[in-house]
Amino acid sequence: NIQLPAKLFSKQSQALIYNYKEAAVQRMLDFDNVSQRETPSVAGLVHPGSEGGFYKAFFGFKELVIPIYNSISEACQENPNADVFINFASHRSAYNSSKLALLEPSVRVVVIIAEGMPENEARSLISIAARHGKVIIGPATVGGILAGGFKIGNTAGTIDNILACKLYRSGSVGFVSKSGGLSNEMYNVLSRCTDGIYEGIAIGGDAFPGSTLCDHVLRYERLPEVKMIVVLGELGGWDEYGIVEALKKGDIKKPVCAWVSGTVAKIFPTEVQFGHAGAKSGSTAESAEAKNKALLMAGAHVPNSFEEFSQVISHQYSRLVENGLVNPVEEISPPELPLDFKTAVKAGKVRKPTSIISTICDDRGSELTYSGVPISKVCNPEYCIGDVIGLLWFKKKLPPYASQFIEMCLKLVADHGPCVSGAHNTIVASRAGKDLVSSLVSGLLTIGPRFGGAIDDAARTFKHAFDCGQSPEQFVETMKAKGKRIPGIGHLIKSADDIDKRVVILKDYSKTHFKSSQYLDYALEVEKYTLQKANNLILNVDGCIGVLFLDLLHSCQLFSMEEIKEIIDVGYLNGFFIVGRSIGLIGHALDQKRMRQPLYRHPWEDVLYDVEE
Ligand code: Q5B
Repeated sequence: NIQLPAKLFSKQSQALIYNYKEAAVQRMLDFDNVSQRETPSVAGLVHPGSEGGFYKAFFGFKELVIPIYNSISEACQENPNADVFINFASHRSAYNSSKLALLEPSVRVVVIIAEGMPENEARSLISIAARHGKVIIGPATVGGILAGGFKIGNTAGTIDNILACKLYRSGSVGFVSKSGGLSNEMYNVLSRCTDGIYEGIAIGGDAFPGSTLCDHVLRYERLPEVKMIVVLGELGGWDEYGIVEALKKGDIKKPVCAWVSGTVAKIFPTEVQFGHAGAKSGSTAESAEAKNKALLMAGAHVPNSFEEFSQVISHQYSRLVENGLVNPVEEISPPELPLDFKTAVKAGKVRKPTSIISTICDDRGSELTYSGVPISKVCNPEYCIGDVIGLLWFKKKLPPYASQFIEMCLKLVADHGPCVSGAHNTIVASRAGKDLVSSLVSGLLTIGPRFGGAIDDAARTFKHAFDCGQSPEQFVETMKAKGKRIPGIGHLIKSADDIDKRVVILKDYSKTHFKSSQYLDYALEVEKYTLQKANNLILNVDGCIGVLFLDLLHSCQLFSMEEIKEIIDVGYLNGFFIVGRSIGLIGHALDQKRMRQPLYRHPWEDVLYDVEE
């Protein structure tokens, strides 16, 4: 038997955490705060296979960054003061990582959280630890706690529990148990029956724990701060007999209150395996009754049942106080721990103005909704892309003819060959090796008042002229007098002689489906007038979409006059060209890549160099 060092932890102890356990790290740091530690108890995280970096966590009200290492050796080299290694690896990999940690000179204590570690691996680690003078807590442990000093991982649960059990300051009891869950319960009991714990360790429920109940009891015997020892054993195994022997030999002089749980096992006709791997009564001597009796005979204070345990502890503690062996600690108020924002919101304790208002889409529930319509419904055939635009842009379920009209616009403007400004830019960008988004955006950036982006201005200008009662002639001449081109009029290649089929399709559709065509009729009168000036001054595709949308908005009876004004003022309609043409621009970008086209350079002969010789 190798004697463990009496002092395992102090208020300066720091740990390395193996694997990324955000909640456990934050709980340790929250404990640090209520314990008024000056340094955080977590020095670094080891996340094998990661690129390193930093993890951000709260230390009281402030945030701090904790370095992340991708190997144990690097973490140890960088943090020679961190002598506790808390291993959150699963049972599959906990052996290798624990072994590496045990071999690091700076590591003194290795805590193995994993349940289900094979017994041969646990025994191998125990022998490595013994050879190198290291301490193992676990496997299958929640860890332990030095009250007001250092907490391992999730020991003692939430901060509320830590405050309720007064674990933020030191008491006089050395406590050791097998079970982590029951140790929580005992922290509560001890905070009521005594001045609280000095230290508590859960050794874990496996048959081969890295350190035993007796190891820790003997440590507590040597720690002057510990005035009495409380042990919570369980049926199965021989660990408690180590304490019995030590009591008999007089190695333990401090009062020991002990209870071995599992007395219920006797009512079962056959052997019962309780929650822990080691918690089964193989022989009579391993039963809870036998161990409780042996402890009692050796001089421990053992109750008749777990329910009486608190009275026995309370009685022993009172005797220590009466004999002047314990000066009950002076109660302190721990610093207040700020509530995490999410917790506070959930509890309805804070309010905060939001930074963004969003009225079109909700992704918070179990199903995404577009303007309140669940996505499963949007995916039904009765919803086309025009309906999706209706919901997300206009926040309305548009009538089918209107949605079909939008979809028709998208189809008609999807592409107009490689020579237009947008496609040209996209092609050049794609051939310059730019990625898809960059090539697309390069083309989209040409959409504006001259190319494709005249729809909103056309709608605004024609609406204003028509609503003011201007005749087509007056309208054209007024614009000319201002030196302005009429948005939606004119085309570089289409003319009265080479009509734009897209415009014909749009006009035909509106004649069949729209209830009113006052703006289109007006625009066609304007076109008649401009065609007298030049035969390419046609109502172009932008202009046609603009005026037809005015007719749609005014006749579908879904929009008030204010809403129509807002749609036109804000400028929704260029969006049809942007969405539609994106389809073609993406096609051009991919086309160039598919054909492995080289970097484009414009030919000299296509540039007039008008420079001085
Ligand atoms: N004049 C489109 O000009 C173009 C006039 C006008 C009154 C006008 C021009 C224009 C308004 C913007 C617009 C959308 C630049 C077009 C599109 C998508 C596309 C593209 C594609 C696709 C063509 C000659 C004479 C001058 C001018 C007068 C010209 N436009 N007067 N109102 N609007 N339109 N854009 O042919 O007296 O000699 O001084 O800016 O609606 O982008 O396929 O390519 O799908 O990708 O170069 O269809 O019309 O005309 O500059 O030689 O002018 O006509 O004042 O008169 P042009 P210019 P004057 S659809």
